[in-house]
Amino acid sequence: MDQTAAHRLVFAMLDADGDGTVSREEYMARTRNVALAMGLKEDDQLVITARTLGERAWASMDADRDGKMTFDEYTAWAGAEAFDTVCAPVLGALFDLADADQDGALDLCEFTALRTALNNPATNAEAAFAALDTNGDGRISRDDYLASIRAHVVGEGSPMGRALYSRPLSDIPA
Ligand SMILES: [Ca+2]
Ligand SMILES: [Ca+2]
Ligand SMILES: [Ca+2]
Repeated sequence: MDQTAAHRLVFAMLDADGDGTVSREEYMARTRNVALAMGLKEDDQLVITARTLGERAWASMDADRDGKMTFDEYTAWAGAEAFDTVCAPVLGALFDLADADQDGALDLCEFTALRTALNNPATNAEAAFAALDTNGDGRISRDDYLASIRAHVVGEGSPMGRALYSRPLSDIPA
């Protein structure tokens, strides 16, 4: 999978209503959806942190500040530097919302809740979990989670990143 194809998968996940652009509302709903799924209140410190980082990320992504992000805007922005400085903190904060027992790792139940709340296909949650849980201990650490998404976004074509966003692996051309 090349980098543009990888970006299309991420963009499709962000564009929750499928109208071809990501609105600010759509983007900010991600934090709200994870908080709701995990039963966290809006004034929970972890939720406030995730929302603050999300707002910062949105300001960076919506280059022309019209409240919408097109695919061109997204793909021009996305990359290793944007991931490290902007995306990773947001994704880490969302991970922390899903990490109900706060042990720094997600089990299958927590992982599935996070994926579903973030509009990833729920159908292959177990396959994605297995791809990410490389040592097979039934947990996915925060670092491994972020590293796998990073590999996907920067176009390293990691099978873990592919499993994170995609439909069953067999549907995706190598
Ligand atoms: Ca949309
Ligand atoms: Ca825009
Ligand atoms: Ca946990």
